[in-house]
Amino acid sequence: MKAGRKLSSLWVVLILVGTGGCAGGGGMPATTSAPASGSSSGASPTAATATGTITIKDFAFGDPLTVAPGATVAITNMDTAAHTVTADEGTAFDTEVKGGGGTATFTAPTKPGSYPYHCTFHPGMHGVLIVK
Ligand SMILES: [Cu+2]
Repeated sequence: MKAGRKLSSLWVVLILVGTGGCAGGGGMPATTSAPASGSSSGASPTAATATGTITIKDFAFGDPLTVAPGATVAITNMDTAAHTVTADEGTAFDTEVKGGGGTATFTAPTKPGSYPYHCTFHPGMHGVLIVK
């Protein structure tokens, strides 16, 4: 009898602890904030990435892309027409990418800076590649 009472009170404690733990940890959104294992050897504290993607859609390059010097930049062309990613000045890059989901890559300049570019087929298309 006495042992049974002790046991039941122990259960109460366990349940309280259990629910407390649930309340604290429950309702936790799936925030899988996996640490981006950016173990890039670059010592720069900026969040410039070693790779980047320019997605061309509706004859537009989208927002400026920031990458690390010498990064590999991928281009995906969602339009049916072919486009190019051509540096406005100099010969930093000039890459053609076929339409219909075509892809291409080029190497970003190693010199930090802002590199405006355009499409040689459609002079109205402009974008900016930022290297830092
Ligand atoms: Cu174009």
